[in-house]
Amino acid sequence: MTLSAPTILVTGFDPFGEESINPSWEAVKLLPGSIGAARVVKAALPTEFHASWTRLSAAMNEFRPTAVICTGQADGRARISLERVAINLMDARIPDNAGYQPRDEAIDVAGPAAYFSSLPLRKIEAALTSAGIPAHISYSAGAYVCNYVFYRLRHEVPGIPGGFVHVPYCTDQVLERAGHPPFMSLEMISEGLERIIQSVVHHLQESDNSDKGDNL
Ligand code: PCA
Repeated sequence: MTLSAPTILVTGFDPFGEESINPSWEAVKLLPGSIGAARVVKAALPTEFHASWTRLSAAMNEFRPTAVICTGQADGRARISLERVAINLMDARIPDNAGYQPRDEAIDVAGPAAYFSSLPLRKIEAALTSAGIPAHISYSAGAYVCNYVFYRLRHEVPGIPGGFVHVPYCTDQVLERAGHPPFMSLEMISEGLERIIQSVVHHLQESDNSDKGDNL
């Protein structure tokens, strides 16, 4: 396979709960259509357990991406969270945007308990940190729609490098909110996503050259 022009699919979610915007999709929208040699394609996913995967698989069929980076909002996080693990669990604190609220249910009763991200998380963490963008590797993507889409992605298309990134609230979301929740500007979140894409493309090119299977 030639990786001279990889296609990277980047997704964000629509607003859910009491929010009127979702910083993940707002930041994805700011991304350029190409980064270096890579074509960047985008999809907005509904914050709904079933429909999120239907939309993501439709986007994969349409774009045939080389790698997939899904993003979502995580309140309370002060850094860009590079999710390491997706668990086989749906346990929703609030209903999704279709009114569905699974509790203590498996995503796939026959599936394994968990999957790891296949994105080069250590390299991404280093790239973001050295660019002055706060980032960390996280060991919980929760048990809501983000974790669901991450699990389905790793379960259904294990051969495609894929993973999940949670982003903090953006500035507009905290202006009139009580308390002092952590936030990040949309510009910084989007720059972070751009650097994540660069790291993934670099990694794809390196693994293409060396043909190594070690992704982390
Ligand atoms: N965050 C939610 C779902 C959609 C989003 O942006 C989550 O963390 O599961």
